[in-house]
Amino acid sequence: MDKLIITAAICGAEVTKDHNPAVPYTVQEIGQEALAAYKAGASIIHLHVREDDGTPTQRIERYAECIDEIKRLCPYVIIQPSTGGAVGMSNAERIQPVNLKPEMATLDCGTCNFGGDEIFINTENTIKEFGEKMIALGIKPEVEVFDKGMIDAAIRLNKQGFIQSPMHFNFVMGVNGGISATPRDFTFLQGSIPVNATFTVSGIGRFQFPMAVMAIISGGHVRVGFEDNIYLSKGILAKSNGELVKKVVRLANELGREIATPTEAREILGLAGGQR
Ligand code: KMH
Ligand code: ZN
Repeated sequence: MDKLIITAAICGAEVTKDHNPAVPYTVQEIGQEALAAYKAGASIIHLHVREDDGTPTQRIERYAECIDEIKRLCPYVIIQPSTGGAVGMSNAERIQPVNLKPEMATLDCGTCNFGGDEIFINTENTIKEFGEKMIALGIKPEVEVFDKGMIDAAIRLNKQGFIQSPMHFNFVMGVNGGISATPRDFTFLQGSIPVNATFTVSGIGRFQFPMAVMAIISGGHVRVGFEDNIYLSKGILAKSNGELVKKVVRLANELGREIATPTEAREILGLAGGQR
């Protein structure tokens, strides 16, 4: 089994300091949260950024500032900007950070309800446009799937040349409007991706750690962080993303799975960054 790649989704676009005061907004806070996650064992930072008042933004200048700060504090970590942004953003807003040529970026492969009245819109043409742009810029997409049909869409677009092989998936499980976070559905998703594909799992809310264990024992990789869950355990807010990553490391240690360094993660994912 490959070593375990841990991704830290340190801030997201929806969670706020009202939910957990440790959610980072400023460039400095984002840098410190990335550092805490990296020191704890994360090799990838899934990055959304905010204005100082917490408003989610896809502004390229803000991404550049945050990426510079993260690279200053943890130069080896893999930075994976979001192209999902926040619900309601236009495609032109969302795609901006890829122009900074990060090693990876997310590619959301379908539309779904996103709780309440919100709809996270990713039409087939959007996926094609974003996929083509990532190929042109040499960026490895993390294919975000919120339901099983999104895997089928990604496989179709891979055959059409809009996403390159081997694909790397993120199973986002437990969003209200997406697939549920159950062992049965986990097995369904895992069995639906191409044999040469890799995958990580993001369990939402209280499903974060149960889904992490499913991934650890079955050869997948794990994403944790405030974007998906703000609690260390029932009723206990995590003080930093580092605490969430440390918990995954403890679980992996108990279950006999070693943790990948960023260099090892690059090898597993076939990133061109090589030894960086
Ligand atoms: N904020 C969500 C609507 C991504 O990063 O690509 C979408 C999201 C996915 O977070
Ligand atoms: Zn995200």
